[in-house]
Amino acid sequence: MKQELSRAFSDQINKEYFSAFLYLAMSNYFANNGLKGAANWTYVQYQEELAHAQNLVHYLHTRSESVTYAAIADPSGAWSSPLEVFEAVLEHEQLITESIGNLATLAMQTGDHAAYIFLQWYVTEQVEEEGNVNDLLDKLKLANGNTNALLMIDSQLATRAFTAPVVPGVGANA
Ligand code: OFO
Repeated sequence: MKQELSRAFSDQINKEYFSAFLYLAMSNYFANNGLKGAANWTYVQYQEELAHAQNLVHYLHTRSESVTYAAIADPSGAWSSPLEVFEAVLEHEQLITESIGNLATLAMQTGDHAAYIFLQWYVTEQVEEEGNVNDLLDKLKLANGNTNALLMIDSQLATRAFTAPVVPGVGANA
């Protein structure tokens, strides 16, 4: 793998770990504000982000590349409502979508077909990530601050369970 691409993979890994940390901070916010379902949903998303990072790490190892880890920034936000949290989620995921897109473009430009194919899973995953958050935002906007509606949404969010993502090109020991 070209050094430039390997470095960009490492940057993406650090971004995925930041994503994990951000969702953990959001889960903490919801747990402290009586919304256990939303706390669960964001905690499951934290687990997903860890898997996103770890699958990228494993891929680099498979390619005999090493990862350069960076310090993770403080993820705390000054959120004052569930709507604000999920608006921040959408904004963040849009940045990640752009970042994954840039990484895939770089893989293509450096002629790394294998890395380009591997990254397609992440490209598709980002469509799902943004779609899920957009659905949630629509519901929260419909609820318009109504407590009963908010609690109903919260009970739906309580049902989300973590399933380890299966990323083609990454072995079972990832
Ligand atoms: Fe890893 O997809 Fe969200 O950030």
